[in-house]
Amino acid sequence: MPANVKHATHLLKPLRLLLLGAPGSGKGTQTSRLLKQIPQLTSISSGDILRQEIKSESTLGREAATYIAQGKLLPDDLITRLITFRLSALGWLKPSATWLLDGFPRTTAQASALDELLKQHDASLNLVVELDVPECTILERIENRFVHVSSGRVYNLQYNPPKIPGLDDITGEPLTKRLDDTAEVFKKRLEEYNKTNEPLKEYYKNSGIFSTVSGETSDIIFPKLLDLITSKFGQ
Ligand code: G5P
Ligand code: MG
Repeated sequence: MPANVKHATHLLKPLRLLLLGAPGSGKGTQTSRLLKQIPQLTSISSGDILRQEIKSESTLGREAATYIAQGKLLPDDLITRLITFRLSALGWLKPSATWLLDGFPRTTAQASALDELLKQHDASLNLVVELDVPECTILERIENRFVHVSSGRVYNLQYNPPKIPGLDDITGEPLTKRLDDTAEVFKKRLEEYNKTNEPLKEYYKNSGIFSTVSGETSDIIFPKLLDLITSKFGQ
């Protein structure tokens, strides 16, 4: 267990969690904290999977890059096929599975396709949490972001800098900038998010599993998020 995690949290019931939030709101940051805190948890991030495909220069990666570079969402059927294939390959389509999704679903079409599949396996989502962070704090965060594509680890030059500048803490490999982390593309990503987020929130509010956690920083949000999870699923 990492030194900064004092007591691991053990869940008593399977948790299938979706994190929603604007670009840069801290979905990846909260995911890695939850993974450290909750040993039973595993996760996938649609954005991380796409960036790995781009890095490996696959056909899908080349197609994804054209959307990502413009701050546009991939077509629903393409991303849904990709992620549901992963869920199945990982053996996550079963009632006992505990996992977290970061970045998928992002539209109501993706959400209802995922629901259909999960229902068939008695493994429906049982918690959706929106990270509510003031928009004005976000741009600076992503302009200072560096990533380690293979692992999905994220750094920020002020908030959580790598131990050695430019290198991943664990592997020592070089960090890179995301191709969509420019002020111009970020504006488009935020527009896309604001278009799709309200209907998606409504969709999950209607299913009774939706909560919001608000805060200006990830340090403020994390304990609230963990309390919410433990109050519903935990020790
Ligand atoms: P992604 O990869 O899903 P976004 O845009 O949803 O991308 P992003 O940018 O990855 O979300 P995040 O994960 O919410 O943001 O945020 P993060 O990485 O944890 O934190 C951002 C930065 O802030 C980091 O540098 C972190 O260290 C720092 N930070 C965190 N907390 C704090 C804090 O409290 N203070 C400070 N100062 N810094 C902090 O999707 C990318 C693209 O892939 C496609 C789309 O094209 C999308 O645009 N895509 C999909 N398309 C269709 N459907 C889907 N389902 C898709 N999924 C991905
Ligand atoms: Mg992310």
